Amino acid sequence: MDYGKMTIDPAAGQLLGKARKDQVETVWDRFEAQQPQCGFGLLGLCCRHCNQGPCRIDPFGEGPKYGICGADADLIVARNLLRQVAAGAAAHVDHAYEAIETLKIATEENGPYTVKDPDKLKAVAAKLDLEVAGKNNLDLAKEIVDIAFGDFGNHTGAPMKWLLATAPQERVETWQKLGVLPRNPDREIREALHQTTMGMDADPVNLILATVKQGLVDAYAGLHLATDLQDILFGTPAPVATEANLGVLQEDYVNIIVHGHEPMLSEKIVEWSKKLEGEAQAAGAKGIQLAGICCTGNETLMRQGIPIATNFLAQELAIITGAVDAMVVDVQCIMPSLARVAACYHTKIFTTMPIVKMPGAEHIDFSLAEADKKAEEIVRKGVENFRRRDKSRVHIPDVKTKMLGGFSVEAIVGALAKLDGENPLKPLVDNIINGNILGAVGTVGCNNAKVVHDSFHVTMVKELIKHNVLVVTTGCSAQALAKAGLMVPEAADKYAGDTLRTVLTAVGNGAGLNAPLPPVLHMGSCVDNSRIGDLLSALASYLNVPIKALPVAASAPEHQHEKALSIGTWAVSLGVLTHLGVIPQVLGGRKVTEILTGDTAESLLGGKFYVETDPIKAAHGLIEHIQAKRHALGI
Ligand code: NFS
Ligand code: SF4
Repeated sequence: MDYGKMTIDPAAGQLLGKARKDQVETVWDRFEAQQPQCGFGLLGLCCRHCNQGPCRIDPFGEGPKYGICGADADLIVARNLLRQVAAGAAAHVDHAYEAIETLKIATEENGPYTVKDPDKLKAVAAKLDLEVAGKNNLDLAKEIVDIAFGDFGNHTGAPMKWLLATAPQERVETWQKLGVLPRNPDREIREALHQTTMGMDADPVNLILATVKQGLVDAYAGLHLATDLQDILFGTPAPVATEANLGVLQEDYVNIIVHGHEPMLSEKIVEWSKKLEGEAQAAGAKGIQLAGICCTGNETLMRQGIPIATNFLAQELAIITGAVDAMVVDVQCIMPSLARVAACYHTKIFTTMPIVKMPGAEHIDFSLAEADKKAEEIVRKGVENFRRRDKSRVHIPDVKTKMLGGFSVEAIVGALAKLDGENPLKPLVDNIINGNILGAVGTVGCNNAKVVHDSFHVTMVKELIKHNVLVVTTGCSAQALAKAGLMVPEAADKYAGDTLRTVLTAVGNGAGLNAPLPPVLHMGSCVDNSRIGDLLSALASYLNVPIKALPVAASAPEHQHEKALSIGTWAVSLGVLTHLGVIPQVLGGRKVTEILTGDTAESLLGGKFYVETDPIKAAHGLIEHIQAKRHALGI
C-alpha cells in the first residue's frame, strides 16, 4: 500500500495496509470524511458562547461583521483562543494536582508510593526556600505538599509560590509589569471561563494578556509542579537505552501498552508486570512486554527504559497489530475510537480514571490508595487475555530503532560535568559562543492528521542538525524523532553538521559513552517541557543575559492539542520564538494575529509565534532567528 501521503513511519504504513484489509477505520479515514473542514472554524470566526448563536463573521467582509451581541472578529478569535489555552492549562494543572496527592500519600508510612529521589526532594525544597538541614525526607515532603496545595488554596492576591521559586527573576518582573502573574491556578482558570462568557471582556488585547497568564498557570502549576513531584516520587531520569516503534511488541509475549499522560498508574504497571512474569509463562507466553504510547510512554521510557510503541496519530495502529493484549489508558490524547478498533481484535482497553470512560472499554476504577491492587488486576487481566489472541490475525511490523532517552537537566549537566566538574555548563556555552553549536531548538508537541504523520518533525529536525543546531525534544515529537533513528550516537555521524558532530563526539566520549551524544536529546513528556525551561534558565543565568537573548527557539511542528497551545504561550512568555507548523485557529482576527506573531508580543515578552507550514522553510526561519540572536549577543 502506498502510505506516503499519510505517514513516513514504515511500521504505521504496514499497519494502514492491514487496517484496510481488516476493514477497520482509522484517524486517516475520518480525516478524509471531514473534508472540507469549515472555513469559519479554521479561522476561529465561529462563536457558540451563548444560545443566540452560533454566530459567524464573514472573513471576506461581505456578510456579517458582528455576532448578534456585537462581538467582532478579533473579539471572537481572542475569546476562543483564551478558552483553548485555559483548557490546555487545566489539563496540565489537573495532572499536577494528582502528583501532589501522590506525594501526600508517599509521606505516609507503608503506603503504595515512596520518595524514590531524596536528592531531588532536597533540591526542590531548597528552591522553595525550605530549611533542608536536619529534616527527614518525609517531613520535607510534607512541607513541599503543603506549599503545592497552598498555591491551590491561595485566596490572597500574591503570585503562586511555585512560579516565584522556579521562574527566572527577570521574567517575574516582566510578567508583574504586564499584570499577568497568576495567583491560584484554579481561580485563574475559573476567571478565564468567566471572562469569555457572553457580555464580558470586549477588549482583545486584555484577552490576550489573560491568555499569557494561562500560559503561566500551565507552566508553573502544571508542567513544573508535575515534573518536580514526579521526579521526587519516581526518580529523576538518567540516560537510558531502549527502543522505539511497533516492532517492540513481541509475538510470543503478553503485550501490554500504557497510554495517556500520568506515571502514577504506569509506574505500578511496570512493577506488576515484573512480578507477574510467572503467570504470563503459565499462560503460554515467554513473559510480559510493556510498551508506551504518548506521554505515559515517555514517562515510563525516561525513568524505566520501557520502549515506545508509537506516538499519538498511530495509537489505533498498535491495536491493529492484533498483538496487544491490554491497552491501559489514563488521561488525555486517548482517541475515543479505541474501543471500536479494539472490538475488531481481541485487545482489551482498560480505562482507569473517573473522568475518562469509554463505551466498549472495561473500566477499572484506579485510585492512588489502591494503586497496587488495581495495577495487579490490570496486568493479570492482560495476561488472561493473551490466551484469547488469534495468532492468524497478528502482524507486528519488523520495524524498530534503538534510542537513548532520559536526558533530564540533571543528566545533561552530569554528562557535561565529566568535562568540567566545576563549571559544567562551560563546555556547552563555549561551544555555542565559538559557533560549533549554532544554537538550540526545542521541538515539542503532537501529531496532527492535517500533517503527514511525523514528517514535519523529522524533516525540520534533520535540516536543523545539519546546520549545527542542537535539538532537544519532548512529547510526541520526541517519539517521532526516536522512531526516525535520530536518538542514537550514529545519528551524529549521519545527520549532524561537522562542528555539531565534533562537540557531540567530545561530550559523548567525555561522558564515558565511547560514542557521540545523539544530536537530538529526549527530555521527556510534555509536562517535562519544564526541563527545557530550566535548561534555558540555567544557560541564561550562566551568560548573565535574559532568556530572550539566547540563540534558541521552540517549535510545535504538528501540534493538535489545546495543551500545546498553552505550552506555546508559555514559551513565548519566556521570551522564546515559538514556531507552529499547523495554522492555529486565529487568522480570522487580524489584530489578534498581528499581536501574537508581530512586534507587539516581541516588545512585551521577547518572544512571539512564528507560523510556517513548510518544514524546510521553518528550519531556515528558525536558523535565521538564531543567527540574529547570535549577532545581537556579539558572538
Ligand atoms: Ni503533548 Fe503528550 Fe502527544 Fe500532543 Fe498528546 S501525547 S502531552 S498533547 S499528542 S504531544
Ligand atoms: Fe453570538 Fe455573541 Fe452569543 Fe457569541 S456570545 S454566540 S457572538 S451572540
